[in-house]
Amino acid sequence: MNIKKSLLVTLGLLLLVTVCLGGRTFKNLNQNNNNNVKDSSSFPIYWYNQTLNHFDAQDSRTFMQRYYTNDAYYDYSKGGPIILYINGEGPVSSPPYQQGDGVVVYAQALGAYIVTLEHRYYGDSSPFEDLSTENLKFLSSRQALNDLAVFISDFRKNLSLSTEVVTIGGSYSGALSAWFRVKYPHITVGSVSSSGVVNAILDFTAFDEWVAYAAGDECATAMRQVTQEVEQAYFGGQADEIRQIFNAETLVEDGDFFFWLADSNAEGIQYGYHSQLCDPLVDAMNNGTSLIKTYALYTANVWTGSLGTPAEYATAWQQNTTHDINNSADRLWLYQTCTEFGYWQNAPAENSIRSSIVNMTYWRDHCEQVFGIALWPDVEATNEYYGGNQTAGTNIIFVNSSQDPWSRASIITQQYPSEPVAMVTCGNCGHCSDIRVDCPGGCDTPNNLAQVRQVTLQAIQSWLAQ
Ligand SMILES: *[C@@H]1O[C@H](CO)[C@@H](O)[C@H](O)[C@H]1NC(C)=O
Ligand SMILES: *[C@@H]1O[C@H](CO)[C@@H](O)[C@H](O)[C@H]1NC(C)=O
Ligand SMILES: *[C@@H]1O[C@H](CO)[C@@H](O)[C@H](O)[C@H]1NC(C)=O
Ligand SMILES: *[C@@H]1O[C@H](CO)[C@@H](O)[C@H](O)[C@H]1NC(C)=O
Ligand SMILES: *[C@@H]1O[C@H](CO)[C@@H](O)[C@H](O)[C@H]1NC(C)=O
Ligand SMILES: *[C@@H]1O[C@H](CO)[C@@H](O)[C@H](O)[C@H]1NC(C)=O
Ligand SMILES: *[C@@H]1O[C@H](CO)[C@@H](O)[C@H](O)[C@H]1NC(C)=O
Ligand SMILES: CC(=O)N[C@H]1CO[C@H](CO)[C@@H](O)[C@@H]1O
Repeated sequence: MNIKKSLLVTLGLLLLVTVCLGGRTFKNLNQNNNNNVKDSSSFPIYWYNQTLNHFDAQDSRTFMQRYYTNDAYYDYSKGGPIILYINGEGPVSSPPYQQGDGVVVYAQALGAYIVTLEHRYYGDSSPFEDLSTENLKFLSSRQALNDLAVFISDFRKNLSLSTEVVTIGGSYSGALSAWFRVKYPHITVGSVSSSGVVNAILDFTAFDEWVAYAAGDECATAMRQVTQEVEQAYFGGQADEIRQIFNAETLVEDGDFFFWLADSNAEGIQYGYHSQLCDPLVDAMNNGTSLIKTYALYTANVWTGSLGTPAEYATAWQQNTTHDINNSADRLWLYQTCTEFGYWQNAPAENSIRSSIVNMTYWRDHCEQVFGIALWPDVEATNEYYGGNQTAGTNIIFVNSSQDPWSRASIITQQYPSEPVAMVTCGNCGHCSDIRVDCPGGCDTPNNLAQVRQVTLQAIQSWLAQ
């Protein structure tokens, strides 16, 4: 039975489409697009009665998991493949549907039926209203993959003309997409892993290094200078003033504040706002304008406008155990990183853009403070289980983007014969650019996005023909 849980939810949630992870949590990347063919609220919500714990036969509890479908490109008289669009660490309020969204581009070319399941715990798919640490123990990538397996098998039976399933996901869900192919190869014919962070890296200093590389020398120098000036003022007795300048009064812990400061510029690069971030900073550095003020304009207008709020970085915010459709993702994703993945975006020893406060000590304390117990991820176990950067399956295409620092946790050189790689190379080409609607700053030349999508489409077509 597809149970409509609540109409209020349909009305309440806005157009959050292709979701793709950020520095610490998901971002709703396509929400500002104007080419909507259909309003996201017009997609009905469906509910799937899901098993809470796939790994304990004595536990029969269930919860309701939200999903959406989009059959606009599917021909019921002919049938066609199913695209299972996998969601990651954030709420979902529609299937992919916008013109130009990579998933839609593929669905149109393939005549595919799109179905998308919200990840357990996120958005309105939480098994518990109380997100206390004890209740989070069923939040794991392994449970999530098993959710997908039972869901899509059931869903496929209902669509009698269709048999073949292709998974697509981006970022954490890009990793899930690859791992789903590895762990459940009998259910799909292949997988697109966009910016798939398959390698769980504990001390992820390469992230900051790639931010510097992708930013370019001048911009990286300007960002380092911002950090230094902020550190000087902050530790020179002006911490309150500095927090005020950045509307970050809630970040009372030094580590939270400096991680936010770092992530706000990293995300500018990561999500393709290179020009909006770098152009004014480099100008200001060259013409003697205050770098702190220039940076504060960027965080207020560009970053806060599209990517987040400083408040979400606060330990106190993440300690909040009340389930909230829109506001729990930070706590939940932190739990996943503290238990499975790490990806701690630490300051490198040399030439760091971020403050050296953002280090392993910060994350160790942060995991413990937020969850009340000393959680720490065994990333070696995670990589042994899935394969890390040797993730070995057939018919998986790993697509990355040239400016994306998360590409350092993905697979960018081909490892196995039937695991091709592709790289979207362009200016402002950030995380998951292949499955987004557009580069927010406009994809700059050289721009091979269309070509990479063609390569991806051909890969999918070859799997379907096998
Ligand atoms: C498939 O159809 C059955 C019977 O109508 C329904 O109970 C089930 O929820 C459907 N599964 C999915 C994934 O839609
Ligand atoms: C969630 O966020 C959306 C979009 O910002 C908003 O319209 C909705 O009211 C929020 N829902 C809840 C339950 O907070
Ligand atoms: C979900 O399935 C369980 C076990 O089959 C059943 O007891 C429960 O009533 C179902 N929940 C809903 C809301 O249908
Ligand atoms: C210096 O650069 C900043 C940032 O782009 C700009 O706002 C400002 O107008 C420039 N000042 C001068 C004197 O060129
Ligand atoms: C915790 O989150 C809930 C739901 O968003 C909110 O109503 C409540 O005010 C928050 N508690 C604190 C202490 O911030
Ligand atoms: C992290 O930075 C803090 C503050 O500077 C310092 O006390 C701590 O020793 C550092 N930890 C590591 C692992 O470098
Ligand atoms: C794979 O990851 C390991 C550990 O993170 C790293 O040492 C190694 O260089 C990586 N290999 C490739 C091919 O990226
Ligand atoms: C296919 C492709 O473009 N591969 C590139 C991936 O990125 C590395 C650098 O990080 C390049 O050396 C490869 O050519």
